[in-house]
Amino acid sequence: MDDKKTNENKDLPIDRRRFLMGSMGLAGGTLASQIGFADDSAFLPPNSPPWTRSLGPGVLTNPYGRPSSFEDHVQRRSVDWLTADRIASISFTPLADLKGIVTPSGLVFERYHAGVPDIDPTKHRLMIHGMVERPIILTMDDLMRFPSTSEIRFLECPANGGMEWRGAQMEGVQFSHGMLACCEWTGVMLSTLLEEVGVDKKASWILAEGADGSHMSRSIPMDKALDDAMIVYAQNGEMLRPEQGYPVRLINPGWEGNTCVKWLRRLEIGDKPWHHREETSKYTDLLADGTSREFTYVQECNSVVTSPSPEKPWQRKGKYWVEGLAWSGNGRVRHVDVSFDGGVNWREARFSSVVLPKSLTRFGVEFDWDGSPQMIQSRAVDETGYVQPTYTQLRAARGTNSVYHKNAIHTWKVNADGSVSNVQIT
Ligand SMILES: Nc1nc2c(c(=O)[nH]1)N[C@H]1C(S)=C(S)[C@@H](COP(=O)(O)O)O[C@H]1N2
Ligand SMILES: [Mo]
Repeated sequence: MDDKKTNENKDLPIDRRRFLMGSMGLAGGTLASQIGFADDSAFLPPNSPPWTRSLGPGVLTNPYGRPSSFEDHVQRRSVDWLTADRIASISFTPLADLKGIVTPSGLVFERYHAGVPDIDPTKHRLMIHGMVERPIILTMDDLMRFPSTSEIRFLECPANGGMEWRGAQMEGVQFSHGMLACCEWTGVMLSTLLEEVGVDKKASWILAEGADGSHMSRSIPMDKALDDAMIVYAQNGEMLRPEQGYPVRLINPGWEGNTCVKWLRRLEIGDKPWHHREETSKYTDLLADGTSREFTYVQECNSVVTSPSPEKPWQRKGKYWVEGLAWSGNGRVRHVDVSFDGGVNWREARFSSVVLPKSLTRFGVEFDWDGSPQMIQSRAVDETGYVQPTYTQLRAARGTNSVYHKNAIHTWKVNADGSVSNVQIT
C-alpha cells in the first residue's frame, strides 16, 4: 500500500489537511474529503471507513430494490445505426458484467417489432382454437390454475452476431453477442394446454400470435409444442417484465428468439405452416447460391469469452481468470476449449456453473499473462457432438449473405497494453 504519506497527513489538524487536499486538487467532492481524510486510501485498513461510524437509511428506503449506484454502468445498450428508431429495435445484454448464468430481469436484451404494449392482465386473454375439439379462451387466472413448472433456459435472437458475417466491427461483447439472455421461466407446459383442448390427430403445426402492434407470429411444429415449449408468465421469480412479454409469452427452449412470441394472445392449431411475414421476408437464411433456408429454428452451439473483452481489458501482467459463456439449443454443452494463439493450441476450460440443457453455461481457465499480445478464442462442443465452427467452415456452408445463425468461433485480440480488440481469424 502506498498510503503511508496520507496516513501521516491524517495526524495533521483538519484545517491543514483541507489545505493539502486543496493544493492537490481534491477539495470538495469525495466522501473522504467531506469526512476530513486526506484521500480515499486514508481510511483503508488498518483504519476504518466513514460509513462504519454512522447509521444508514432504514428498511423500505427502496420498497422494490435496485442495484448499488456504483453499478450504474451495467445497463442495456443499443447500437444507434442498427435500426431507424427505438420502436422496431433491439437493446443488448451487458454480458461482460454478468455473473453466473442467470440474467437479471432488468438486463435481458429487448427486441420489439412494434414497441412494448402496456397490457392490463385482467384484460388479456389467450385463445386456443383451430383443429381442436374444445377451443378455449383463457384469462390469466385460468392459466394459473394449470400445473406450473420452472426451467432455466437461454433466449437468443438468431441475429445475434449477425453484423459480423463479413468482418469484425462490434467493439464490445455486449454488441457482438448480447442478443442473449438466460432466465428461470415459469409457466405451463404447452403440451398440458394442448391436452386440455384436445388436438385433432391430423394437426401438425401451431401459429403463435402476439398482442403487440406488430401481431408478431410464427408457425411452430407440433413436435416442439409437445416436447418442451412453455407458456410462461414469470421470469426469475416474479411476473414477466413488460419488455419480456407481460403477462404471458411462449418460450421455445433453444429455438430462435423470434419464435418465443411475447404478449401471447392466440394459438391456432393447423396442419401446415402459415408462411407469415416473419417466416418469409424475415428469418430465412440467404445462401451463396441464391436459395434460402427456412424454418431454421435451432440456435446451434456457440460460445464467447466475456473477460477479457473490450469491456474488460487487462490492467497488468500476471494471473487472470479467463471466462465466458457457452450454450446450445440442442441440449447441454459438453466441452469448451480456450486458445490463446488464435486456434493453434487449445486448453480445456472448466465449467464454473451448473450445466443445464439449453441454458447458458459458464466456463473459465486460468492464464498467466506475460504482457505479450494474445489471440483468445473459445470453442464449444455440445452433447450431440456438434463442434462450434470456424469462420472458414461456416462461410463454406452458408456464404456471407446471411444475417442469422452466425455462431463461428470468436477472437479477441489482447494487445500489449492490455486493451482488447475484436478481430476475425478464418
Ligand atoms: N409479440 C412479439 N413477440 C416477440 C417479438 C415482437 O416484436 N413481438 N420479438 C421477437 C424477437 S425477434 C425476439 S429475439 C424475442 C426477444 O425476446 P426479449 O425481448 O424478451 O429478449 O422476442 C420475440 N417475440
Ligand atoms: Mo429476434
